[in-house]
Amino acid sequence: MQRRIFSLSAVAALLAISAGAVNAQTKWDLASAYPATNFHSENLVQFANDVDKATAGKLKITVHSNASLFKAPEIKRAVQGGQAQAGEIIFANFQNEWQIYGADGLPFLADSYDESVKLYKAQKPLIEKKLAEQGMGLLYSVAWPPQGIYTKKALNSAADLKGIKWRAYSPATSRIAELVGAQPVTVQAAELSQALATGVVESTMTSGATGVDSKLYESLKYYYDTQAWLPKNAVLVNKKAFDALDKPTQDAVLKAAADAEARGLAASKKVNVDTLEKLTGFGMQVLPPSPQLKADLKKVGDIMLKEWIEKAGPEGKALIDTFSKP
Ligand code: PCA
Repeated sequence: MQRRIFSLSAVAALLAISAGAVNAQTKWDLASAYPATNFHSENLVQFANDVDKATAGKLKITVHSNASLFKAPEIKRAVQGGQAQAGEIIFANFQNEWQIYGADGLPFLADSYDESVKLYKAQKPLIEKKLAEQGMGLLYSVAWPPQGIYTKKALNSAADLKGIKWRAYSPATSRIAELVGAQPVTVQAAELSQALATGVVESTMTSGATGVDSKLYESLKYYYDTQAWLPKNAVLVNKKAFDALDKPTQDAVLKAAADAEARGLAASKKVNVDTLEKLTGFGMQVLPPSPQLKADLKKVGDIMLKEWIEKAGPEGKALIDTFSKP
C-alpha cells in the first residue's frame, strides 16, 4: 500500500513537470527609445502581440518604450549582452563603430522611400553579418520619415544656421552642424522637449513624426521639408535568446517581424503626410527649402559622402556600387 501511494505521487509529480513544460512561457524584454505613441513603438507592440498570438502565449515580449529600460545609445550593447533579449536602435547612432551602420544617415544619398528601400537591400547582408559576429540578429527595420530642419527663425540659406545651437542625434547630424557652422549638441529624442524648453538647443534636423512626438511646435516656428535622408530603426535580437526558442516559436517571431517591416514602411509613409499636416495645424510654417538652402545642403551632403567613403573603405565602396546599380 505504502509503495502504491508513493508511485501515484511520483506519477502526479511527473505529470506536473510535463504540464509545466508544455505551458512553459518565455519572457523577453524589448527596449526602445521612442515614445509609446510613436509609429515605431506602436508597431513594436503589434509585433509583440502577433508573436503572443502565434505562439499561444509561449513567448511574451514586453515593450519598454521611451528609453525607460535603456537609453538610446545603450540599447545595442544591452541586447548584445543579453540584459534585454531584444531592442530597437537607430542604425545611424552607431556610425562611429562601423561606417556601414551610418549609410542611411548621410544627407541625400538615399532621400526618398524608394531609395531608402534600395539602400536597405544593399546594407542588409552586410549588417546581418556584422550583427551575427556581435551575437545578434536583425529582426526587422523601418525607416523614419524624411528629415527636415526645424528653426526659430526663417532660413534662406545655410549661412542663417551659423552659431545656432543645433540638436544632433547621431554623428552625421553633428557633422552637418559643424559644416554649416552651427553648434552641435547631442540629445536623444526622449530628452528633446526638455532640451528645447531649457534653451539647450534651438534647432534640429528630424522628421515630422518626432516634431509631433516632442511638440517642437511649442518652441520652434519653421519646418523646412528638405527630405534629406530617411534613417532606419532596427529591431535586434540577442542570438542566444533566439536560439533557445523552439523552431515553431522562432518561425513565429520571424513571420511577425516580416509583417512588422511591411506594416512599418506603410505607417512611416502615412505618418510623414499626417504629421506635416499636424505641424501646420499647430501653427508651424511647413515650407520647402529655398534653392540656395537646397544647394548649400547638397554641398554638405557631397562632403559627407566623400568623408564616409574614405572611412568606410572598400566595404563602403562596394555598398555604394550595389546601391547605385539600376
Ligand atoms: N526621429 C528621431 C530619429 C530620426 C527621427 O525622425 C530623432 O529625432 O531622434
